Amino acid sequence: MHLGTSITQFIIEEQRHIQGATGDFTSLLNDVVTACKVISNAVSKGALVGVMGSAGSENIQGETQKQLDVITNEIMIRSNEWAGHLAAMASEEMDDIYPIPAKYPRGKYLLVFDPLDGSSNVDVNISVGTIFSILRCPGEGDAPSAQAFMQPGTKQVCAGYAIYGSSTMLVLTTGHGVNGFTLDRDIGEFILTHPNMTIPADTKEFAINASNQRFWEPAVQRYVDECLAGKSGPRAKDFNMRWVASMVAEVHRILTRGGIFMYPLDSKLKQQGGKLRLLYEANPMGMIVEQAGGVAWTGYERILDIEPTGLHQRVPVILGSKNEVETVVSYHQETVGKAA
Ligand code: P6P
Repeated sequence: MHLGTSITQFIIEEQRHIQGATGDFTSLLNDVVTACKVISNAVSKGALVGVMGSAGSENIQGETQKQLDVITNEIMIRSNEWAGHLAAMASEEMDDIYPIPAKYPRGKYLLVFDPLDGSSNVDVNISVGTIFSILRCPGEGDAPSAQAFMQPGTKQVCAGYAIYGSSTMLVLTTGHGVNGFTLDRDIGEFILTHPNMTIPADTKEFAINASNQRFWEPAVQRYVDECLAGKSGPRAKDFNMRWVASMVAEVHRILTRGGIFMYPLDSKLKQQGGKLRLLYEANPMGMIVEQAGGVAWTGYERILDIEPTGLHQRVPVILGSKNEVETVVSYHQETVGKAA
């Protein structure tokens, strides 16, 4: 029986292309993969094990934490702190960085993650996911600080997400394209099912939270109006709209069949800089999208070029099919210098 390529085999074979690889990265990635399997198991049991609903606490973003936010954060920490590959971790669910405890050896990588993206959907059984990004730790051996994480997205050595949907999948890039793996629960292993995922340059599907329409900047207003005008409008084609309120699900759809996802800056978000977080949402998803032939901008600049200023910094996000994102960006650039 043909077992297919497991993610373990895939990662080890990838490692062979990396000059001087010590196996550190491969082992780290396998620990992250294990954490995603444990999270998939916790999420899939849902109400059966009483983990739904609020944890009765708030994270630094001022968002009410779901019990599963806290549980999945714990799973990521416990699965990755002991092996000696990391200097520190950072998470949407933790105010500050998590330096590796002194009882464990300290390694040369940093792991930053959103342990359960879209968790507001978990009680209503809509797909959620784990987003992760791996950076090299500068100043190896020094006690890491939040400053060590302040690296642009172009410095990521790996980006990936797990999506806990009708099937559990893990999508990964180490800078050589994007590959998707499906969890075979019978053997407890992710199997390569979507090699070399690429995003079509054109699309007829856009994703935006239309309830924010009255706050949008003119460029976004113009773009969406043109999509809604359909065949008889300037785009001369009809569009479809999606909004799942789970970035992982939106990005996975775009990787699978194309599309554009927008959480743009708007007058309601101007103060905080945007809705989505740079380090553990925009950057990893931006790397994955670019590696799949797509584009990821804020509307004004390439997301991966942004020099971070804080662990929980927020940015606008417009990503997906190249030609469509470039259209939205061109509309933003036409408004630069004009009064809003
Ligand atoms: P809204 C989930 O909380 C998230 O961070 C992304 O996964 C998702 O795209 C967005 O926020 C949804 O935001 O305002 O539609 O609830």
